[in-house]
Amino acid sequence: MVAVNKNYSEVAFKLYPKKNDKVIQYGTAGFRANAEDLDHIVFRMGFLAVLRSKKKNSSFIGLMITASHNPEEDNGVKLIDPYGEMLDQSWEAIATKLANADDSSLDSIINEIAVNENINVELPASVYIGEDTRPSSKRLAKAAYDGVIESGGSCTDYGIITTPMLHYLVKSRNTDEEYGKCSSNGYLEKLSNAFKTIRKDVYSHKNYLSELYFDGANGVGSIIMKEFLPFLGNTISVKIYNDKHNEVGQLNHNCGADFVKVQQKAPEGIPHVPNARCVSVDGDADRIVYYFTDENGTFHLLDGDRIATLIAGYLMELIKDTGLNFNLGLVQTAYANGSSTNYISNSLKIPVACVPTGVKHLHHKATEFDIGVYFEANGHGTVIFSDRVKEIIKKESTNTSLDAKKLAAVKYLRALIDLINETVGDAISDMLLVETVLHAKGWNIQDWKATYYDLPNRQLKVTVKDRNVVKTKDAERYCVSPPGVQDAIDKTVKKYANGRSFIRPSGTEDVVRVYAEASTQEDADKLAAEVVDIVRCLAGGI
Ligand code: G16
Repeated sequence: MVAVNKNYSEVAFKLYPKKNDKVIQYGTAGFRANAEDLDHIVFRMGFLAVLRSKKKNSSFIGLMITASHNPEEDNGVKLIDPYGEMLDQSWEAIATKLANADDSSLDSIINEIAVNENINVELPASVYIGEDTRPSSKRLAKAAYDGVIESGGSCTDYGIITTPMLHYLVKSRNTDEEYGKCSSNGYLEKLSNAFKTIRKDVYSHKNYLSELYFDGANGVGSIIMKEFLPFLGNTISVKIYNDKHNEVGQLNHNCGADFVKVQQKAPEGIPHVPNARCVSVDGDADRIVYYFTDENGTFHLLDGDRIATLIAGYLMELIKDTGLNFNLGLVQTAYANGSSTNYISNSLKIPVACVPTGVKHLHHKATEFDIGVYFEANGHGTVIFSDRVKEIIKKESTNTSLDAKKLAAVKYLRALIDLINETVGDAISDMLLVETVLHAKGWNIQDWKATYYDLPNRQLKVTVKDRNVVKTKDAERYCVSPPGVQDAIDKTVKKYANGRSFIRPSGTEDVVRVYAEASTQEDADKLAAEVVDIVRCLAGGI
């Protein structure tokens, strides 16, 4: 370890002085706040990314400017570790300390990080930056860039890309392109080549029609989807809507995955074609939900739980066809619909685990399986394969002594692995995966919907004085504080058939979230409203 020899305090004070004393926490997906409050924080994250790169022996680190599903006036920043994973949790507290420090303490804090983490500050450092389409993103990306350069790192700004693309770029760069070519085109080529290998020239199959309506949330998803179309050729027809990424006030506004999931209705800006298969992605295209509106005008949502069950069920069949012995598991959060959990356990007979909200928790748990499928109900998820699985699949795909059926299944599985962005939930990769499974099964969206029936549910949010007074345990299913809240929820839940409800502090917005499900929509709505009242009374609602 060599002592840090830079004047961080002076340069921060000069270029991006701390504007306010609002305390901010590295939460579910990094720092999120109103964009006006973020310049100095993003600049400091440039410092932190450089330290992280040095800590990881000069590996490339990602820094993404996005507030994803949040309203357009918000923004955020998160760091990506060398293999495309979220920043290691042990560094979240470090990030929080650095973000909240006074300018004058930055030198001593950075020195302390270097000493405590045993960082060789003489090593070179490299950072990749990406940003979403928010009006504030360019400015904040510049602040991050300045932070990297001022602390002696080298930096590449990839401009407007999806969050999963940045995860991909970081991983591919740090694996010497073994994971795929380290460029935006490399990403598109990798996914499209895998998709075309699987689909061949077959356009439609049984009930499956290769036509899709795409809601781009007026964000980067619509830009990348347009760039992606030529790579996909004739394999699939995607009609793109909500592509007004240049118009102020449009991002996530009455559209996008979060709107569709939470409001349980179709987005604006997309035609209502009865029974057409539609997808909505969020502001940085790391989440996806499917939906359709039937001939009676009834809206049907196929969210992350549905995607997870579809993929896990299909992978299970495929593994059986390969004759190989892999353990497959599925990871959910408390938001997973009770019916989906029953279906996974009782019909698919796949082990299922429940963890707290946040992709980092799901991803971590999924690594305990040979093949881990993880999805949040909001549409954020992916599949990860252990190194052992990948090695076996690679070896077996050239094993000419396998019978034709087994060999075909192994080769198919190998192409599927290439289609999946294992680093993080990726709306575009997930969409191609779902399309692959539906196509293979010859299903239309109604066939998919018919696999099980969701319990009606409702999600609400409550503004409180301090969301951190709400503490939970048991993967957020039990509220331990403030006192009395869980008892009150339990009593209320008992009044409703198949009732279930929980509350938790959001990690991305200044609110407490309320989830409720019950046998009927009316009951789910009533239960959610009663739990909102409990939060207001006992947890400092304003
Ligand atoms: C982020 C996280 C997700 C989380 C979501 C909502 O998603 O990556 O894991 O489910 O926030 O979190 P919360 O309920 O704590 O506000 P995104 O798509 O906004 O990056």
